[in-house]
Amino acid sequence: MSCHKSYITTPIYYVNDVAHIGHAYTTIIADTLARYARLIGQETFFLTGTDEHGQKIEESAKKKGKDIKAYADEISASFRNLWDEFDISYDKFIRTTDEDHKTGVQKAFSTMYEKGDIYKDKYQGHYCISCETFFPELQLVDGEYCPDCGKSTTIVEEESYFFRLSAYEEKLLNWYKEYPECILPKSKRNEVIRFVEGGLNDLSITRTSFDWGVKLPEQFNDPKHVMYVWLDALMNYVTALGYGTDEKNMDFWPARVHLIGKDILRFHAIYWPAFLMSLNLPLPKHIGVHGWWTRNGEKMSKSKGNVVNPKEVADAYGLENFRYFMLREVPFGGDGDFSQNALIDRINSDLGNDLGNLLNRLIGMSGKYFEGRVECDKVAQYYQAELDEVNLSIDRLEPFLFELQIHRYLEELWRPLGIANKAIDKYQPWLMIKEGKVEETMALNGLIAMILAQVSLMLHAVMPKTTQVIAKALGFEITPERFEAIIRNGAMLEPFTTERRDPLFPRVEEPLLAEKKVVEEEPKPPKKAPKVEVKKEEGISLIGIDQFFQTSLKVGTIIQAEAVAKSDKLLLLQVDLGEAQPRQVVAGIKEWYTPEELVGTQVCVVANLKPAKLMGMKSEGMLLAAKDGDGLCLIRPEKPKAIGTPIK
Ligand code: ME8
Repeated sequence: MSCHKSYITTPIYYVNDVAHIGHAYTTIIADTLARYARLIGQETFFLTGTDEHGQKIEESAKKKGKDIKAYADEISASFRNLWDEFDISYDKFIRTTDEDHKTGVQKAFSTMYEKGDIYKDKYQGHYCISCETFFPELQLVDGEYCPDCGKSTTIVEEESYFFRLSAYEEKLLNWYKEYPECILPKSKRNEVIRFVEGGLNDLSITRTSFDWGVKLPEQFNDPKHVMYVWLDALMNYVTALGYGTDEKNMDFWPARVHLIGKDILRFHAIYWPAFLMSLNLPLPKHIGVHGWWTRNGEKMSKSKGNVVNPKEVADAYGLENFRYFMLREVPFGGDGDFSQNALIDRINSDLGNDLGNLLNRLIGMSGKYFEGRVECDKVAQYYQAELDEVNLSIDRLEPFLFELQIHRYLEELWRPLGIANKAIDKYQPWLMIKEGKVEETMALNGLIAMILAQVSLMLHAVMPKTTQVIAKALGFEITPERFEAIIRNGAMLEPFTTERRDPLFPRVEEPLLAEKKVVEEEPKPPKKAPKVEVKKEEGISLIGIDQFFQTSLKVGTIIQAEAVAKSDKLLLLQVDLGEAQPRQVVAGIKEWYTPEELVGTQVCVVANLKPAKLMGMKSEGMLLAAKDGDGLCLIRPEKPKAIGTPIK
């Protein structure tokens, strides 16, 4: 995707709680994309902000005995302060309590009404305040609880204005089909298509049961209604550019990418494009959907006391190391579990050993042989093959970033570092210099310097300050002009002199933060072990049919597969079992299958295993396989079967 203007957004965060690593994750991804877009010379607008209306906020403020606006001011400021401390390069911080935002939302409401997309009716339904969403009775868990967050719902009967969402079903399906990359990763798009194909009901877009929201435009003369918080919130993406007021920045629309977590996919991939179509505005180019961060496999929540505070982590381990870790550790779209050990491993190994040591080696060699002098003019003469290999690698990188395969981007970016280290081992500069090959040795140092320069330019968006330090050590400064010259036009570094310096990534020996005690949310009754009658017959334990049926086996289709880096055994799979979301399964089958041959094939999955963690990645199922002396094969249905078919 190449565009000249780049408009990049995060969700606007609710002001009922302070930021945790999930919020930081989305914001850091968006910041990285925005920084990269600026570095390659694109006109960029990066938006973040806070979502401040709705019943949830009203109730949170009341619980704390605070005035709602004062409460929203306080939490909104805490988000903004955190992003400022994190050096997040947003161009605008929007608040839905801003006057121009409210005017824009009212303008949108009138426009949709005039178009005939809004009508007034009565609504009765089960409402989840936490998710600010109505759910049909059929979807409730045990007839009462929200299928998304598990909290109790309340029955609400209200007069309401409705948006004719049902009228947009076909148009939405056409959009998903015509622009296969509109939702990334693509597996998430399939999920949305399935949902929309199941039929869309019109959407209630006003509320009368509370007050804390944007009022309807005056001409409606209907003061008891306020706007549905999701209509209000989604509109932020255009009101921030001046929609409905001063439209001077509207030429940034449509967004290049809306970054969101998977929890709010439906709102962004169904409601938002439908609203935009109704307003005759172009649709966003991409909706980038990332997975969920958990703590020891569990959802983070205040009551459990297991929330990871991003500021604490950044203070302890370094902000940019933390940024690198978050973007590298988890494949975009997959879930990840936060662990200090995994973070330490990334710092010591990727950053310390691979990157930091290479700079140290260059400083050491140039100091020892050339009083610190490094010259790059003869690199091509001696090391053209290595240069070509590096350039090929660098040229392939950019698409990974804008296709939101950020983990792949970083994985590939480490390849040139490997080439540099290999070149040192292969050419053995300590011998070359002894043999009097001065020019070759200088050119080898030049090659290392060039590789470090290219890597620091390509890593700049992820680690802005650290890469400037590396660049400074190499005698240059990272700017869009230098990026253009070195990365795009193959310019070499000017001669420079290195100086000894402290290591960039000091080794971390042990976790720096005390582990928090996890509190069980509600004491659960002790589980009774099921009575198992075990009969031994010819060495086999016999089980009853009931025990067998405790295992849920299902047919699934592998929709995505990739190798887990640094593992000889593991593949990371996304398996569609016909549920709301595909399952992430980490399977030890790399020795016998390639990712390519697996995609699109059917497998048998143990679907009710407790999630486990393998190399920091959540695994939500297990594939059936048979292994003997000749190797392993997967057990598959003999004929294709519908996704999710139970295996009996
Ligand atoms: O949903 N892992 O706001 P919100 C990964 N106001 N990301 C996480 C996360 C986790 N554990 N927890 C939160 C809202 N996030 C609405 C949005 S937009 C028009 C309105 C991130 O404060 C992730 O980006 O609940 C998720 O989508 C967002 O925070 C939800 O933030």
